[in-house]
Parts: sequence; structure tokens; C-alpha cells
Amino acid sequence: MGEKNWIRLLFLLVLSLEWHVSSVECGGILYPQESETREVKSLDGIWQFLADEAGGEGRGFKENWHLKKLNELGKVELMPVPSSFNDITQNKDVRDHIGWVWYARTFWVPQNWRSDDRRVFLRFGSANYHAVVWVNGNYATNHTGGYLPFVADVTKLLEYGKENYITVALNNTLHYETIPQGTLHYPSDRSRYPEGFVIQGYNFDYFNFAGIHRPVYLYTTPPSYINDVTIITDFKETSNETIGLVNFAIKYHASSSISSPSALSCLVAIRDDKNRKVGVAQSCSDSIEIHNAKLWWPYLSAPVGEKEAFLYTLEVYLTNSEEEEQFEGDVYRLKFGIRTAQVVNDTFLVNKKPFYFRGFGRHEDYTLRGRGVDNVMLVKDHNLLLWTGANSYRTSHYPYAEEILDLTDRLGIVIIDESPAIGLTGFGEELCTSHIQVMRELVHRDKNRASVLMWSIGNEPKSLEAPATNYFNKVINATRRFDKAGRPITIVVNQGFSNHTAPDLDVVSINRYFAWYGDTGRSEVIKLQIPTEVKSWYESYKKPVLISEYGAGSIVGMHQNPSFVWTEDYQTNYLIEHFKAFDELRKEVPYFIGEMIWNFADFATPQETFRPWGCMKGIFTRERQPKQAAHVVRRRYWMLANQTGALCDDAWMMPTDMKQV
Ligand code: BDP
Repeated sequence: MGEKNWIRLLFLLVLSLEWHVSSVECGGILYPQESETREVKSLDGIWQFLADEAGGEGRGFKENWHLKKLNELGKVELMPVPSSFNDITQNKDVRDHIGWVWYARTFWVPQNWRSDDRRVFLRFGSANYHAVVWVNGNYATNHTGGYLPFVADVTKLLEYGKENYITVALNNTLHYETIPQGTLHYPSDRSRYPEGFVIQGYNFDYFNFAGIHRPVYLYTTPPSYINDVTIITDFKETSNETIGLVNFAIKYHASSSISSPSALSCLVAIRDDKNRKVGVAQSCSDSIEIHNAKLWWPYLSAPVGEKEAFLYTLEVYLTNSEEEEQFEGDVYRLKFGIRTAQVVNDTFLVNKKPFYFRGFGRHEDYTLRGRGVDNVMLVKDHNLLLWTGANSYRTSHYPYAEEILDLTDRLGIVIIDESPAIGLTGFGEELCTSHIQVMRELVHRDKNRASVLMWSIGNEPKSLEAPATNYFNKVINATRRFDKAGRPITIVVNQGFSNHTAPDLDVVSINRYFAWYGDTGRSEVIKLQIPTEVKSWYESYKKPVLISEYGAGSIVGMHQNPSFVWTEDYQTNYLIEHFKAFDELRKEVPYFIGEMIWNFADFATPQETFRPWGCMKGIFTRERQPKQAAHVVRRRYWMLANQTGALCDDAWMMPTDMKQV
């Protein structure tokens, strides 16, 4: 089947289902949370899994698999959720599968969830890339694009006090109009290729993991419920205190039993880390001033005596009574930080102070689990980040799990939040519509995150193609409309823009691999080429410049002196040469705003001949053990923390083991 027919078929399949807008509408995507009025039940665990025929439309939709039990249709595999499915089974066809796969499981819904004063929602943190969901054989929802959450009201689909059955059909194919893009190729010469042989091409170098990657929850709300919360913060300094300004807007759904939506009102309280009320309002949209406010400072940058990453809680009561104690409504609590991020005079300011990014590009990539959320890996990764002294990373090359952003909010790690738009080409209308939809969903999910301080529209588009500038202007303008907080916006580029007309970016982020892909092994060029490059980008676009990627691969345990490519020695030497170049630039120009190493850890790539198994540019191995370079990076990042920290206090600005060296 040709690619066009396949796309049409997918389109028709989806249209033939009752298209449910809940997943694309913005609202109702608050993270499931228990409260006085809400219950949460996890559907994570071991599901049944069946891969459909590879490459085409498969049998599942034609044969209505959603009306049957998966284990009656074929030999099912055991599949953990959350996880990518690729590395779990012993079956090569599953690892490399292209097309539909089916997941199913049973679950119980308690009898006491059946009542007129409850609604039940089903929420997926993400499923890559196209998911269709049924509950007890009835269509519930669908979502396209992966990496972002989607939710469906399943109140009427559930059987209460009984066993229920959920089925998910998931397709991992990428097309020219999806974000990210891909191509499908079906070689037809049967003397060379077997029936069903399909090749999925794409413009990225990471393994195309797929599966139900993030937690699946059922949660309840009252019939009238809090549907969305937006918090925008600012602050002002007086001679003796910092006053935090917290603007908030609550959206709610009013049940049909309420005489009028205006019968509902909001009681809002802000609580500090000791659960003390520090501000209140009686409105669903207002501004609260917090006296002696504590700001959210990035890791290792809080002024002496202040905490990093201070978080407040916005506590929202939706009520139809005046009294909090007797309210009949909903309660939701959201953590937030008071901080600002702006680009002013070519400088990136956090809380009105210059911020220098020292960090990494990363991947959600773990042995066996692929991109599946895993608390062990999450905590380990962030412990390693703190150990290096890094203050930031980019969610290259897609939005990361909400559970990860919970940690960065808590730890003060600044996030450049990237969309899954990688390697874009063509820049047609349909692609633009998908891209704007992804940005809408991304901003909606992450708009209240203390740690998210810049949006990245995408990575390494073919930006020299003439329509790119206009295309990106549309996506950027849409993103500015979505993010009422006005965070700065970047695109990560490795080519310029045609006619030197950059879209309306705030920061130019560039990926550069001098002495790796070009002048391989000649690290002496770095200290010339890096400053020349950064200055020429600034001259062209007059925007602050961030080096968002630079790096060299190394095979752990491989050494050679004088250094040689792929050895740990070369990786170390290559990074040190960059550090010298960055220091020169930092002395010379104000618009050079940061350095991010590619990559934090080694990660899986597709099977290819020029890489030994994966991308080996990590300063940690895929098992999260340090390579030689990690120690050198750590020295640099702690030194930078000392130079750029708001106020230096040697007692806390250097880990003890480093002071002894
Ligand atoms: C850059 C990409 C990144 C790659 C890296 C590399 O942004 O995803 O992994 O190159 O080649 O172009 O290692």
C-alpha cells in the first residue's frame, strides 16, 4: 500500500470514529490529584499486548478488535505500562514494529464511584504517536502526536462495582504532515523484500521508541469541577521587602444541576512551604500580593539566606457556598514559583538578574524501558545533574513527562521546553496546523511550571528553505498567544534563515560540532571557530546566542594519548577546548548566554553503521555512570556557579569533595 493511501486510510479510520474533541480542546488537562473531592486510581501495571500486521492498516480495525478480548485474538505478550514496547519482548518484530499495536487490561471500578455527584475521567500522560481508546468496547477518545497528555470523560462508559475492560490501539508511524515528520516506504520487489516489508524514515537520530510511555489514571471529580488553572507571577522590590504578584485565572465546568454557572465561585488561598496561608482571594480570576515573598531561584543561584526553587501552593475551592468549611464543590492544589524570565538588551534575565545556562541536551532514554517514565531513573538523573552543578537542560527533542517537570520545579533546574518538531522540512499548511496544535497542548500543559523558562519551537529545521521564516512566525505568534506569561521563545538551528530574515525569536540557539563532524580530531580549531560562529549569528540576527549542542562521542574505557576520536581522552579534551572558547566569549560579548553539552547520557539510536549501537556523546553512560569527561564538566559547572551565582558563599558553593582537590 502506498504512503498516500495509508494516510487516507488512517484519516478515514479516525473520522469514522466519533471524533472526540476532549483531547484537543484546552482545558481539563490538570494532573490527576487526590483531594477532599477527588480520588485517583492508577491503571499502570502489566497490560496485554498484541502487535497487528506490520506496515499497513492491520486487521484490528477491520475485525473490530476493540469489541473482543485481546487474548482471544492471538498470542498476547505481557507489556508493562508505562514503558516503550520495543525492548521488552524477545521478539525482533515487536522491537522494530511499524504500524498498529494493541494494548488491553481489566480493572475494577468501585461501586461507590457510581453516583450523581461524581464524574470519572481517564487520562494518559502520553502514548506515542496515535492512540485510540475504548472502554468496555465503547469509543472513549483518541490523540495524535504522542508526548502530551489526553483525557476523556468515561463516567457513562464504566461499569460500577464490576470488572471493566480497556483497549488501546496505538500507531507509531510518522508521515510528512505529522510532528515529528517521517516517511513510509514499501519496497515492492518481492524477489528482494518479503511481503509486509516497510521502512519508516525520519529526520532524527534517536531510536523511535513507542508505547504507552506515561502513567494512565482514572480520577474522579464532583459534577461541577475545576477544569483549568493559570498562574502568572511577577514581583516588585521595595526598600525593605519583595512583594510577589500572583495573577490567577480558574476555569470550571458547571454541572447541569447548577441553576446558573454564576452560582459558583472560587475561594483561593496561597500557602507557603509550611502550609501557612500567605494570601487569599474570593474570585476565580484575580491578583494576590504576597509580602516578603520568596522567589523561585534556579539551582545554585539563590542569594545568600534564600532558598532555591521555593514553591508556593495555590489552593482553589470551587464552591456554591460562602464558607470553605461547608462548601459543595471541588478542590485542587497547584504548586508554583514566583519568578520572571525575560530577554532584555541581549541578556537572558531570571528574576531580573542575568542568567547563564550551563547544562545539557538530554533524552528520555533508559535501558529496557525506552521512554517509559521510571522513578528510579528520574531521581538518579536529577541527582547526577545536581552533582555536576548544571543549572538547566533542554527537553530535547520533545516534551518530557510531567513527573520529570515536578522534579525540575522542585530542584530549581531551568527547562527549555521543546516541542517534538525536529528536522522539519516542506513547511506546508497542514504541518503548520499540527505544529500550532502541539504548541497549544504543550503550553497548556506546562504554562504553570516554575522551571519552564523558555519554549523551543523545534530542533534543526531545514530553515534555509524559503517558507521557513513565514512558517515559524505563524508558530511563534500562536505560541505567544497561548503563553500569557510571555516566556522567551527560541528555535534550535544548525542552518541560517533565507535572506537572513529570522522569525521573531527571542534567543537564537545553535548546535555546533566543530572538530567532530568537520575537522574531525582537530580540536585546535575550536577556540577559533566557536567565537567566529557565535559572533556571526549575532551579527545576522541581533539576538542573544545560546550554544544548545556541542559534543563528541566516546566509548567508555577507550583511551589514547595524545587523544584520538571516540576515546574518553578526546571527548574530555574537546570539551576543555570549548570551555576556553566560551570563557573568551563571555569576557568579550554580553549576548553569549549559555552552553549545553550534547548529551547528558548515551542514548539509543536506530541501527546504523556509523555509530556503535547508540549516540555515545553522553558524559554519562546509558547506565548513568560517569565517563572521564563528567568530572571535568563538573569542575567547570561548579566554577561557573561560583562566578555567576547571585552572591558567592564558598561554604555552600563547592561540594566538599571538590574543595579537597
Ligand atoms: C544534532 C541533533 C541531535 C543529534 C546530534 C548528533 O540535534 O539530535 O543526536 O546532532 O549528531 O544535530 O549527535
